[in-house]
Amino acid sequence: MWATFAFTAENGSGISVVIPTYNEYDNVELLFKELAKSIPKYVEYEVVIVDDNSPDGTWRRAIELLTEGTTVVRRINLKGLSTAVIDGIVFSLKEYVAVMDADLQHPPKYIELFLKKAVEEGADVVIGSRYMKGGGVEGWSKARLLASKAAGLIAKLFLPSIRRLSDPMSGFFLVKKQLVINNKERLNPQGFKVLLEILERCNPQKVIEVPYIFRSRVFGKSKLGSKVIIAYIIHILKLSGWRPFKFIAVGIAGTFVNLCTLLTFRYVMPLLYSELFILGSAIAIELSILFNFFLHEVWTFKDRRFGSLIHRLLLFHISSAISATAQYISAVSIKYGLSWSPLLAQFIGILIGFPVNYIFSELGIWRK
Ligand SMILES: Nc1nc2c(ncn2[C@@H]2O[C@H](COP(=O)(O)OP(=O)(O)O)[C@@H](O)[C@H]2O)c(=O)[nH]1
Ligand SMILES: [Mg+2]
Repeated sequence: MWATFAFTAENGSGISVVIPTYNEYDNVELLFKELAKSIPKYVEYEVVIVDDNSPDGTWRRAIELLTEGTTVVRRINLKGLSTAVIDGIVFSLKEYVAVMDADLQHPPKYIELFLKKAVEEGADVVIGSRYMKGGGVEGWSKARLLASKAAGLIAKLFLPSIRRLSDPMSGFFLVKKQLVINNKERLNPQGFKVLLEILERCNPQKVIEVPYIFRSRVFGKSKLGSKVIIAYIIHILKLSGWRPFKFIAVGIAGTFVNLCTLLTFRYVMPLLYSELFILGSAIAIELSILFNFFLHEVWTFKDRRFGSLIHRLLLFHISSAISATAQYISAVSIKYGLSWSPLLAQFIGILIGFPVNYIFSELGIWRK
C-alpha cells in the first residue's frame, strides 16, 4: 500500500526508467551520464532500454556501456514506440516506472521529483507537462508548437477523461507499474502517444502534472513524421470508441427519417405536403431530431447519460437549432456570396452544421 510507504533512502523505494530507442546511437553515452548525474544516490533505480533493433546499432552501444542496474531489451521483430514502452514497463522491476526519450529532450533531473510527487500525493500517474505554468518547449518552430497544441485539442474534444489535463500527450511521465500490469489486457498500444492509451484504458485514480521544459535535440533526428500523425488520428478515434463516426451515421439516418416523413405525408396526408407544408416540414424536422436524440442516447453516448433526460433532450433541440442556423447561414452565403451551385452550397452548409452539433453534444449534452 502506498499510504504506508515513505519516501526515504532506507526503504529503497525504487524506480525503473524505461527508455525506448530507435537510432539514438550518439545519444546513449550522454544519456547514461546524465541519468547517473541527475538521479540522487538515495533513489534506487534501474534503467530499461527498449530498442527495436536500430540499424545504427543503438542496442550495441547500450550494451557496450552497460553498468549494473541497466537492462537492454532488443526487440527483433517488433517496432513501435508505444509497444516498446509497454514492454519496458513489463520488464521493469520497481514499483514506479518513469518513461522518457533517449534524446535528452526530457531532463532526467525531474525523475526524482516525479517519484516524490507520486509517493507524497498518492498518484498513479505523474505527467511532465510542457503546457502548464512553468513548463515550456525549447527550439520548436511556431508551426510545430501549433501542431502539438492542435493535436492536444483534438484529443480533448474526443476523450473527456483527459480534458482537465494540460499535457496528456506528454512522452515524459511516471506511472505505477501495477496500474499498467493490471490493465494490460485492455491496452492496445500503437503510435507515439502511449500516455493517452494508459490514461484512457487503465483508469488511473489520481493523475498529477509537474511542469518541465522540453529541450531541443542535440544528436539524431525526430521520428515524428506524417505517418505518425495519421496513426495518431486513428488512435484517438479508436480510444473514443469511434464516436464521431457513430454521430455521423446517426445524422445520415436522421436525414432519411426527415425525408421519409415528408414522403409519407405526400401520399397519406397530402395537405401537409402542399398548403400546410410549413407544418409538415416542422413535424419532419422534429421527428428526425427525436430519432437522432434517442439513437445518441442508446448508442453514440450510451456510456454518458448523466442527469435528467428531459434536460438533455431540451439541450439537443437547442444544439440542433444552432447547428441548423450555422448550416443555413453558411449555405446561403456560399450560394449568394460565391455563386456556387445550391447543392454544393447546401452540402458545405451540412459540413459546417455537423461539427457544431457534435461539439455541443460532446462538450455539453453528454459530457462526462
Ligand atoms: N523502441 C522504439 N523507440 C522509438 C521508436 N520511435 C521512436 N522511438 C524513440 O522514442 C523517443 C521519442 O522519439 P522522437 O523521435 O524523439 O520523437 P519526438 O520527441 O516527438 O520528436 C526517442 O527516444 C526515440 O528513439 C520505435 O519505433 N521503437
Ligand atoms: Mg524526441
